[in-house]
Amino acid sequence: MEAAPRSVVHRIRANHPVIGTVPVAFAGTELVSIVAGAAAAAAPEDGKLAEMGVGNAVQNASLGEEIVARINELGEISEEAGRLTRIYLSKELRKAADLILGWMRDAGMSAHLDAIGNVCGRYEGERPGAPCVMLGSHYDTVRDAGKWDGPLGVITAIACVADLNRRGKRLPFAIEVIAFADEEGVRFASTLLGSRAVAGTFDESVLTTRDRDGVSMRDALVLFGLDPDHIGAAARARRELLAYLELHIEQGPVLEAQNLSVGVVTAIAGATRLAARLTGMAGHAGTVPMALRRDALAGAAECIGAIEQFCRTDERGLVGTVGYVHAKPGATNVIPGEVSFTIDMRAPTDMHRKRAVADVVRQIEAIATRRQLSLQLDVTHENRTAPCAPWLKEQIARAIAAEGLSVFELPSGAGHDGMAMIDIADVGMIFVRCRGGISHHPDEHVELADADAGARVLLGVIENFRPREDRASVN
Ligand code: HGY
Ligand code: MN
Ligand code: MN
Repeated sequence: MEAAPRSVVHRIRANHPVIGTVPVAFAGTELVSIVAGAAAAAAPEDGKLAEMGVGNAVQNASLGEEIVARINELGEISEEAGRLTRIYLSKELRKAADLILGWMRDAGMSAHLDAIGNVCGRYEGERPGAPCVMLGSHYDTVRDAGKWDGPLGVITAIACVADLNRRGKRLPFAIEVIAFADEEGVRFASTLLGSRAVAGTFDESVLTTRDRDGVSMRDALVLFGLDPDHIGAAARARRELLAYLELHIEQGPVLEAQNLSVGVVTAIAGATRLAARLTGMAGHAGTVPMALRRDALAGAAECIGAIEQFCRTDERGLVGTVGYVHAKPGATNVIPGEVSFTIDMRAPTDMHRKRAVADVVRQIEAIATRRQLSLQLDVTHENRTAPCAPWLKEQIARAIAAEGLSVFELPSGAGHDGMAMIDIADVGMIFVRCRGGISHHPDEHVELADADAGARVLLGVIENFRPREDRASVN
Protein backbone atom coordinates (compact mmCIF):
# COMPACT_ATOMS: atom_id res chain seq x y z
CA MET A 1 0.00 0.00 0.00
CA GLU A 2 2.92 2.30 0.63
CA ALA A 3 4.15 1.99 -2.90
CA ALA A 4 1.00 3.18 -4.64
CA PRO A 5 1.24 3.45 -8.44
CA ARG A 6 2.56 6.88 -9.43
CA SER A 7 -0.49 7.82 -11.46
CA VAL A 8 -2.72 7.29 -8.41
CA VAL A 9 -0.50 9.46 -6.22
CA HIS A 10 -0.73 12.29 -8.73
CA ARG A 11 -4.50 12.05 -9.00
CA ILE A 12 -4.83 12.24 -5.21
CA ARG A 13 -2.64 15.33 -5.07
CA ALA A 14 -4.73 17.07 -7.69
CA ASN A 15 -7.99 16.46 -5.82
CA HIS A 16 -6.74 16.98 -2.25
CA PRO A 17 -9.43 14.62 -0.94
CA VAL A 18 -7.84 14.12 2.47
CA ILE A 19 -7.06 17.75 3.03
CA GLY A 20 -10.60 18.64 2.11
CA THR A 21 -12.07 16.64 4.96
CA VAL A 22 -9.75 16.87 7.95
CA PRO A 23 -9.80 20.56 8.82
CA VAL A 24 -13.51 20.91 8.11
CA ALA A 25 -14.28 18.78 11.16
CA PHE A 26 -12.56 21.33 13.37
CA ALA A 27 -13.92 24.26 11.42
CA GLY A 28 -17.58 23.23 11.54
CA THR A 29 -19.86 26.24 11.59
CA GLU A 30 -20.92 25.67 15.17
CA LEU A 31 -17.36 25.59 16.49
CA VAL A 32 -16.21 28.57 14.45
CA SER A 33 -19.12 30.74 15.48
CA ILE A 34 -18.43 29.94 19.13
CA VAL A 35 -14.76 30.86 18.85
CA ALA A 36 -15.57 33.93 16.79
CA GLY A 37 -17.87 35.05 19.57
CA ALA A 38 -15.15 34.39 22.12
CA ALA A 39 -12.68 36.33 20.02
CA ALA A 40 -14.97 39.31 19.82
CA ALA A 41 -15.32 39.22 23.57
CA ALA A 42 -11.56 38.87 24.11
CA ALA A 43 -10.44 41.51 21.62
CA PRO A 44 -9.45 44.74 23.31
CA GLU A 45 -11.50 47.74 22.20
CA ASP A 46 -9.68 50.38 20.11
CA GLY A 47 -9.86 52.98 22.86
CA LYS A 48 -8.39 50.56 25.36
CA LEU A 49 -5.44 49.80 23.12
CA ALA A 50 -4.12 53.32 23.39
CA GLU A 51 -4.41 53.00 27.15
CA MET A 52 -2.45 49.77 26.95
CA GLY A 53 0.28 51.59 25.06
CA VAL A 54 0.24 49.21 22.13
CA GLY A 55 0.26 51.67 19.28
CA ASN A 56 4.02 51.55 18.96
CA ALA A 57 4.59 48.34 16.99
CA VAL A 58 7.80 48.16 15.05
CA GLN A 59 7.22 48.36 11.32
CA ASN A 60 9.70 46.13 9.58
CA ALA A 61 8.42 45.16 6.16
CA SER A 62 11.55 43.21 5.24
CA LEU A 63 11.15 40.41 7.79
CA GLY A 64 8.81 38.47 5.50
CA GLU A 65 11.26 38.49 2.59
CA GLU A 66 14.08 37.05 4.65
CA ILE A 67 11.76 34.47 6.16
CA VAL A 68 10.52 33.26 2.78
CA ALA A 69 14.07 33.06 1.41
CA ARG A 70 15.14 30.92 4.37
CA ILE A 71 12.04 28.72 4.15
CA ASN A 72 13.06 27.95 0.57
CA GLU A 73 16.69 27.33 1.53
CA LEU A 74 15.77 24.93 4.35
CA GLY A 75 13.15 23.28 2.13
CA GLU A 76 15.94 22.20 -0.23
CA ILE A 77 17.43 19.92 2.45
CA SER A 78 15.67 16.61 1.89
CA GLU A 79 16.53 12.94 1.96
CA GLU A 80 14.42 12.31 -1.16
CA ALA A 81 15.00 13.83 -4.59
CA GLY A 82 12.12 15.95 -5.82
CA ARG A 83 10.16 15.96 -2.57
CA LEU A 84 10.70 17.18 0.95
CA THR A 85 11.29 14.52 3.59
CA ARG A 86 13.46 15.28 6.61
CA ILE A 87 12.99 12.63 9.24
CA TYR A 88 14.36 12.65 12.78
CA LEU A 89 18.09 11.84 13.05
CA SER A 90 18.63 11.58 9.30
CA LYS A 91 21.80 12.97 7.67
CA GLU A 92 19.67 15.72 6.20
CA LEU A 93 18.31 16.69 9.61
CA ARG A 94 21.91 17.16 10.69
CA LYS A 95 22.59 19.34 7.65
CA ALA A 96 19.50 21.39 8.46
CA ALA A 97 20.67 21.74 12.07
CA ASP A 98 23.98 23.20 10.89
CA LEU A 99 22.16 25.73 8.72
CA ILE A 100 19.92 26.78 11.62
CA LEU A 101 22.91 27.00 14.00
CA GLY A 102 24.52 29.45 11.57
CA TRP A 103 21.34 31.56 11.32
CA MET A 104 21.09 31.72 15.10
CA ARG A 105 24.71 32.84 15.48
CA ASP A 106 24.28 35.44 12.73
CA ALA A 107 21.30 36.76 14.73
CA GLY A 108 23.52 37.39 17.75
CA MET A 109 22.67 34.24 19.68
CA SER A 110 24.90 31.65 21.26
CA ALA A 111 23.78 28.33 19.78
CA HIS A 112 24.30 24.61 20.25
CA LEU A 113 22.79 21.22 19.49
CA ASP A 114 21.31 19.66 22.62
CA ALA A 115 21.32 16.01 23.69
CA ILE A 116 18.29 14.97 21.58
CA GLY A 117 19.20 16.98 18.46
CA ASN A 118 17.27 20.19 19.12
CA VAL A 119 18.96 23.34 17.84
CA CYS A 120 19.03 25.83 20.72
CA GLY A 121 19.88 29.51 20.56
CA ARG A 122 20.02 32.09 23.33
CA TYR A 123 19.95 35.89 23.09
CA GLU A 124 20.84 37.32 26.47
CA GLY A 125 18.73 39.97 28.09
CA GLU A 126 19.88 43.13 29.80
CA ARG A 127 21.46 40.93 32.46
CA PRO A 128 23.12 37.63 31.55
CA GLY A 129 21.49 34.51 32.98
CA ALA A 130 17.95 35.93 33.23
CA PRO A 131 14.96 33.61 32.66
CA CYS A 132 13.85 33.43 29.05
CA VAL A 133 10.85 33.71 26.83
CA MET A 134 11.26 30.58 24.75
CA LEU A 135 10.22 30.64 21.09
CA GLY A 136 10.10 27.39 19.17
CA SER A 137 8.78 25.01 16.60
CA HIS A 138 10.19 21.96 14.80
CA TYR A 139 12.54 21.35 11.88
CA ASP A 140 11.68 17.72 11.10
CA THR A 141 9.00 17.04 8.48
CA VAL A 142 6.51 14.39 7.46
CA ARG A 143 7.20 12.45 4.24
CA ASP A 144 6.53 14.46 1.07
CA ALA A 145 6.00 17.50 3.24
CA GLY A 146 5.41 21.17 2.74
CA LYS A 147 8.17 23.65 3.59
CA TRP A 148 6.30 25.67 6.22
CA ASP A 149 5.03 23.28 8.89
CA GLY A 150 7.52 23.82 11.72
CA PRO A 151 10.24 25.84 9.94
CA LEU A 152 8.03 28.96 9.75
CA GLY A 153 8.01 29.19 13.55
CA VAL A 154 11.75 28.56 13.85
CA ILE A 155 12.78 30.95 11.09
CA THR A 156 10.38 33.70 12.20
CA ALA A 157 11.68 33.49 15.77
CA ILE A 158 15.27 33.84 14.53
CA ALA A 159 14.24 36.76 12.32
CA CYS A 160 12.72 38.54 15.33
CA VAL A 161 15.90 38.07 17.37
CA ALA A 162 18.02 39.23 14.42
CA ASP A 163 15.88 42.37 14.25
CA LEU A 164 16.42 43.12 17.95
CA ASN A 165 20.13 42.44 17.52
CA ARG A 166 20.43 44.82 14.56
CA ARG A 167 18.89 47.52 16.72
CA GLY A 168 21.14 46.62 19.65
CA LYS A 169 18.05 46.07 21.75
CA ARG A 170 18.19 43.94 24.90
CA LEU A 171 15.10 43.09 26.97
CA PRO A 172 14.69 42.49 30.72
CA PHE A 173 14.65 38.76 29.93
CA ALA A 174 16.54 36.45 27.60
CA ILE A 175 15.04 35.06 24.42
CA GLU A 176 15.70 31.46 23.52
CA VAL A 177 14.81 29.88 20.21
CA ILE A 178 14.50 26.12 19.91
CA ALA A 179 14.19 24.19 16.66
CA PHE A 180 12.82 20.87 17.91
CA ALA A 181 14.31 17.82 16.20
CA ASP A 182 11.26 15.57 16.29
CA GLU A 183 7.71 16.80 16.47
CA GLU A 184 6.12 14.73 13.74
CA GLY A 185 6.98 11.32 15.19
CA VAL A 186 7.36 9.83 11.72
CA ARG A 187 10.37 7.63 12.47
CA PHE A 188 9.87 6.08 15.90
CA ALA A 189 6.05 6.02 16.37
CA SER A 190 6.25 8.21 19.47
CA THR A 191 6.07 11.92 18.79
CA LEU A 192 7.23 15.26 20.30
CA LEU A 193 10.56 13.63 21.18
CA GLY A 194 12.47 16.94 21.02
CA SER A 195 10.09 18.99 23.16
CA ARG A 196 9.54 16.14 25.61
CA ALA A 197 13.28 15.99 26.24
CA VAL A 198 13.29 19.75 26.95
CA ALA A 199 10.24 19.40 29.21
CA GLY A 200 11.94 16.54 31.07
CA THR A 201 9.20 14.05 30.14
CA PHE A 202 11.13 12.01 27.57
CA ASP A 203 10.26 8.31 27.93
CA GLU A 204 13.54 6.34 27.79
CA SER A 205 11.74 3.19 26.66
CA VAL A 206 11.41 4.82 23.21
CA LEU A 207 15.19 4.33 22.79
CA THR A 208 14.65 0.65 21.99
CA THR A 209 11.97 1.22 19.34
CA ARG A 210 13.09 0.60 15.78
CA ASP A 211 12.34 2.42 12.55
CA ARG A 212 11.09 0.72 9.37
CA ASP A 213 14.65 -0.37 8.55
CA GLY A 214 15.22 -1.95 11.96
CA VAL A 215 17.48 0.84 13.28
CA SER A 216 16.87 1.55 16.98
CA MET A 217 16.53 5.11 18.21
CA ARG A 218 19.55 4.50 20.42
CA ASP A 219 21.71 3.58 17.40
CA ALA A 220 20.30 6.43 15.32
CA LEU A 221 21.27 8.93 18.04
CA VAL A 222 24.83 7.60 18.07
CA LEU A 223 25.04 7.81 14.26
CA PHE A 224 23.83 11.42 14.50
CA GLY A 225 26.69 12.15 16.92
CA LEU A 226 24.65 12.24 20.15
CA ASP A 227 24.90 10.25 23.37
CA PRO A 228 21.64 8.38 24.16
CA ASP A 229 22.62 8.13 27.83
CA HIS A 230 22.64 11.91 28.22
CA ILE A 231 19.20 12.88 26.93
CA GLY A 232 18.36 14.08 30.45
CA ALA A 233 20.81 16.94 29.89
CA ALA A 234 18.36 18.54 27.44
CA ALA A 235 15.75 19.03 30.18
CA ARG A 236 15.00 22.56 31.36
CA ALA A 237 13.52 23.74 34.63
CA ARG A 238 10.25 25.66 34.94
CA ARG A 239 12.03 28.54 36.68
CA GLU A 240 14.20 29.12 33.55
CA LEU A 241 11.17 29.92 31.37
CA LEU A 242 8.74 32.83 31.56
CA ALA A 243 6.62 31.45 28.73
CA TYR A 244 6.73 29.25 25.64
CA LEU A 245 5.49 30.92 22.45
CA GLU A 246 5.08 29.24 19.09
CA LEU A 247 4.17 30.66 15.72
CA HIS A 248 2.94 28.06 13.23
CA ILE A 249 0.97 27.84 10.02
CA GLU A 250 -2.69 27.15 10.74
CA GLN A 251 -2.76 23.95 8.64
CA GLY A 252 -6.50 24.48 8.19
CA PRO A 253 -8.81 26.82 6.25
CA VAL A 254 -10.36 28.94 9.02
CA LEU A 255 -8.15 32.07 8.81
CA GLU A 256 -8.46 32.07 5.03
CA ALA A 257 -12.25 31.92 5.35
CA GLN A 258 -12.08 34.83 7.80
CA ASN A 259 -9.77 36.77 5.44
CA LEU A 260 -7.21 37.13 8.23
CA SER A 261 -3.41 36.80 8.17
CA VAL A 262 -3.02 35.65 11.77
CA GLY A 263 -5.03 34.27 14.67
CA VAL A 264 -4.74 33.56 18.39
CA VAL A 265 -4.79 29.86 19.28
CA THR A 266 -7.09 28.89 22.16
CA ALA A 267 -5.97 25.27 22.71
CA ILE A 268 -4.16 22.41 21.00
CA ALA A 269 -6.43 19.40 20.56
CA GLY A 270 -5.33 16.15 22.16
CA ALA A 271 -4.53 13.08 20.09
CA THR A 272 -4.25 9.33 20.45
CA ARG A 273 -2.16 7.23 18.09
CA LEU A 274 -2.31 3.44 17.91
CA ALA A 275 -0.35 0.78 16.06
CA ALA A 276 -2.42 -2.22 14.96
CA ARG A 277 -1.25 -5.58 13.64
CA LEU A 278 -3.62 -8.18 12.22
CA THR A 279 -2.29 -11.67 11.59
CA GLY A 280 -4.12 -14.22 9.47
CA MET A 281 -2.74 -16.86 7.13
CA ALA A 282 -0.79 -16.21 3.97
CA GLY A 283 -1.62 -18.52 1.08
CA HIS A 284 -1.94 -19.09 -2.65
CA ALA A 285 -4.14 -16.50 -4.40
CA GLY A 286 -5.38 -19.10 -6.88
CA THR A 287 -6.11 -22.12 -4.76
CA VAL A 288 -7.59 -21.09 -1.40
CA PRO A 289 -11.39 -20.64 -1.66
CA MET A 290 -12.69 -17.30 -0.42
CA ALA A 291 -14.62 -18.84 2.47
CA LEU A 292 -11.50 -20.50 3.84
CA ARG A 293 -9.23 -17.46 3.85
CA ARG A 294 -7.91 -15.50 6.80
CA ASP A 295 -6.88 -12.46 4.77
CA ALA A 296 -5.24 -9.89 7.06
CA LEU A 297 -5.45 -7.08 4.49
CA ALA A 298 -9.17 -7.61 3.83
CA GLY A 299 -9.61 -7.46 7.61
CA ALA A 300 -7.58 -4.26 7.83
CA ALA A 301 -9.64 -2.76 5.02
CA GLU A 302 -12.82 -3.48 6.98
CA CYS A 303 -11.27 -1.86 10.06
CA ILE A 304 -10.27 1.22 8.08
CA GLY A 305 -13.77 1.52 6.66
CA ALA A 306 -15.26 1.17 10.15
CA ILE A 307 -12.98 3.90 11.54
CA GLU A 308 -13.91 6.25 8.74
CA GLN A 309 -17.61 5.54 9.09
CA PHE A 310 -17.49 6.01 12.87
CA CYS A 311 -15.74 9.39 12.60
CA ARG A 312 -17.90 10.59 9.71
CA THR A 313 -21.07 10.06 11.66
CA ASP A 314 -19.74 11.98 14.65
CA GLU A 315 -21.01 15.55 14.62
CA ARG A 316 -18.73 16.96 17.30
CA GLY A 317 -15.42 17.31 15.46
CA LEU A 318 -14.00 13.78 15.81
CA VAL A 319 -11.39 12.91 13.17
CA GLY A 320 -9.69 9.58 12.57
CA THR A 321 -6.94 8.72 10.09
CA VAL A 322 -5.21 5.55 9.00
CA GLY A 323 -2.07 7.02 7.46
CA TYR A 324 0.18 3.98 7.17
CA VAL A 325 -0.56 0.43 6.02
CA HIS A 326 1.95 -2.30 5.38
CA ALA A 327 0.93 -5.72 4.08
CA LYS A 328 3.10 -8.82 4.17
CA PRO A 329 4.33 -10.65 2.26
CA GLY A 330 3.22 -8.07 -0.33
CA ALA A 331 2.89 -9.96 -3.61
CA THR A 332 0.09 -9.92 -6.19
CA ASN A 333 -0.53 -13.65 -6.04
CA VAL A 334 -0.24 -14.18 -2.27
CA ILE A 335 -3.05 -13.75 0.27
CA PRO A 336 -1.75 -11.18 2.79
CA GLY A 337 -0.90 -12.93 6.05
CA GLU A 338 0.00 -9.94 8.18
CA VAL A 339 -0.91 -6.26 8.05
CA SER A 340 0.31 -3.39 10.21
CA PHE A 341 -1.50 -0.06 10.23
CA THR A 342 -1.62 3.10 12.31
CA ILE A 343 -4.62 4.99 13.68
CA ASP A 344 -4.61 8.69 14.63
CA MET A 345 -7.68 10.02 16.44
CA ARG A 346 -8.41 13.55 17.64
CA ALA A 347 -11.39 15.43 19.06
CA PRO A 348 -12.01 18.87 20.56
CA THR A 349 -12.24 17.42 24.10
CA ASP A 350 -10.24 14.68 25.83
CA MET A 351 -13.36 12.90 27.08
CA HIS A 352 -14.81 12.76 23.59
CA ARG A 353 -11.54 11.43 22.12
CA LYS A 354 -11.09 8.77 24.79
CA ARG A 355 -14.63 7.46 24.37
CA ALA A 356 -14.24 7.42 20.61
CA VAL A 357 -10.94 5.51 20.81
CA ALA A 358 -12.56 2.92 23.10
CA ASP A 359 -15.47 2.49 20.64
CA VAL A 360 -13.14 2.12 17.67
CA VAL A 361 -11.00 -0.43 19.52
CA ARG A 362 -14.14 -2.49 20.28
CA GLN A 363 -15.11 -2.45 16.60
CA ILE A 364 -11.63 -3.55 15.49
CA GLU A 365 -11.63 -6.36 18.04
CA ALA A 366 -15.01 -7.54 16.75
CA ILE A 367 -13.82 -7.52 13.13
CA ALA A 368 -10.67 -9.45 14.04
CA THR A 369 -12.65 -12.06 16.00
CA ARG A 370 -15.21 -12.58 13.23
CA ARG A 371 -12.46 -12.98 10.62
CA GLN A 372 -10.33 -15.23 12.85
CA LEU A 373 -7.41 -12.82 12.78
CA SER A 374 -5.17 -12.30 15.77
CA LEU A 375 -4.88 -8.67 16.80
CA GLN A 376 -2.18 -6.67 18.51
CA LEU A 377 -3.11 -3.09 19.31
CA ASP A 378 -0.74 -0.68 21.09
CA VAL A 379 -1.22 2.96 22.05
CA THR A 380 1.97 4.59 20.76
CA HIS A 381 1.15 8.19 21.66
CA GLU A 382 -1.39 9.95 23.82
CA ASN A 383 -1.56 13.67 24.41
CA ARG A 384 -4.21 15.50 26.32
CA THR A 385 -5.61 18.81 25.07
CA ALA A 386 -3.26 21.70 25.88
CA PRO A 387 -5.04 24.99 26.62
CA CYS A 388 -3.19 28.20 25.77
CA ALA A 389 -2.69 30.51 28.77
CA PRO A 390 -5.26 33.36 28.90
CA TRP A 391 -2.59 35.94 29.82
CA LEU A 392 -0.51 34.98 26.76
CA LYS A 393 -3.59 34.97 24.51
CA GLU A 394 -4.25 38.51 25.72
CA GLN A 395 -0.70 39.67 24.92
CA ILE A 396 -0.89 38.06 21.47
CA ALA A 397 -4.28 39.72 20.90
CA ARG A 398 -2.79 43.11 21.80
CA ALA A 399 0.10 42.60 19.38
CA ILE A 400 -2.31 41.65 16.60
CA ALA A 401 -4.51 44.66 17.29
CA ALA A 402 -1.42 46.90 17.39
CA GLU A 403 -0.73 45.84 13.79
CA GLY A 404 -4.21 47.06 12.86
CA LEU A 405 -5.47 43.51 12.36
CA SER A 406 -8.67 41.95 13.70
CA VAL A 407 -8.25 39.64 16.64
CA PHE A 408 -9.68 36.19 16.02
CA GLU A 409 -9.37 33.08 18.18
CA LEU A 410 -9.37 29.53 16.90
CA PRO A 411 -8.44 26.08 18.24
CA SER A 412 -5.67 23.93 16.77
CA GLY A 413 -6.66 20.54 15.43
CA ALA A 414 -3.00 19.78 14.72
CA GLY A 415 -0.51 18.83 17.41
CA HIS A 416 2.37 21.13 18.35
CA ASP A 417 5.42 21.19 20.62
CA GLY A 418 3.42 23.28 23.10
CA MET A 419 1.67 20.03 24.09
CA ALA A 420 4.93 18.91 25.67
CA MET A 421 6.18 22.33 26.76
CA ILE A 422 3.03 22.94 28.80
CA ASP A 423 4.58 20.69 31.47
CA ILE A 424 7.20 23.37 32.22
CA ALA A 425 5.73 26.64 30.91
CA ASP A 426 2.55 28.51 30.06
CA VAL A 427 1.98 28.24 26.31
CA GLY A 428 0.85 30.80 23.74
CA MET A 429 0.44 30.25 19.99
CA ILE A 430 0.05 32.45 16.93
CA PHE A 431 -1.38 30.92 13.75
CA VAL A 432 -0.51 32.23 10.29
CA ARG A 433 -2.89 31.71 7.37
CA CYS A 434 -1.88 29.09 4.78
CA ARG A 435 -3.27 28.74 1.28
CA GLY A 436 -6.35 26.55 1.05
CA GLY A 437 -5.72 25.21 4.53
CA ILE A 438 -3.36 22.72 2.89
CA SER A 439 -0.67 21.13 5.05
CA HIS A 440 1.29 17.87 5.29
CA HIS A 441 1.39 18.19 1.52
CA PRO A 442 3.90 19.72 -0.93
CA ASP A 443 1.37 22.39 -1.94
CA GLU A 444 1.53 23.92 1.56
CA HIS A 445 2.04 27.68 1.05
CA VAL A 446 2.12 30.94 2.99
CA GLU A 447 2.01 34.33 1.28
CA LEU A 448 4.96 36.62 1.98
CA ALA A 449 2.63 39.29 3.40
CA ASP A 450 1.22 36.78 5.91
CA ALA A 451 4.69 35.57 6.92
CA ASP A 452 5.57 39.22 7.44
CA ALA A 453 2.43 39.91 9.48
CA GLY A 454 3.17 36.88 11.66
CA ALA A 455 6.71 38.08 12.28
CA ARG A 456 5.58 41.59 13.20
CA VAL A 457 3.03 40.17 15.62
CA LEU A 458 5.61 37.86 17.24
CA LEU A 459 8.06 40.75 17.51
CA GLY A 460 5.33 42.89 19.03
CA VAL A 461 4.57 40.20 21.62
CA ILE A 462 8.26 39.89 22.54
CA GLU A 463 8.93 43.62 22.77
CA ASN A 464 5.83 44.28 24.87
CA PHE A 465 6.06 41.04 26.85
CA ARG A 466 5.09 41.22 30.48
CA PRO A 467 5.69 38.15 32.65
CA ARG A 468 2.80 36.55 34.51
CA GLU A 469 2.17 38.48 37.71
CA ASP A 470 3.82 35.94 40.02
CA ARG A 471 6.98 36.07 37.83
CA ALA A 472 7.00 39.85 37.51
CA SER A 473 10.45 40.11 39.04
CA VAL A 474 12.44 38.29 36.36
CA ASN A 475 15.96 39.07 37.48
O1 HGY B 1 0.26 15.50 13.47
C1 HGY B 1 0.20 16.67 13.86
O2 HGY B 1 -0.80 17.18 14.29
C2 HGY B 1 1.40 17.53 13.75
O3 HGY B 1 1.43 18.16 12.53
N1 HGY B 1 2.58 16.84 14.00
MN1 MN C 1 3.08 18.53 10.96
MN1 MN D 1 4.06 21.36 12.87
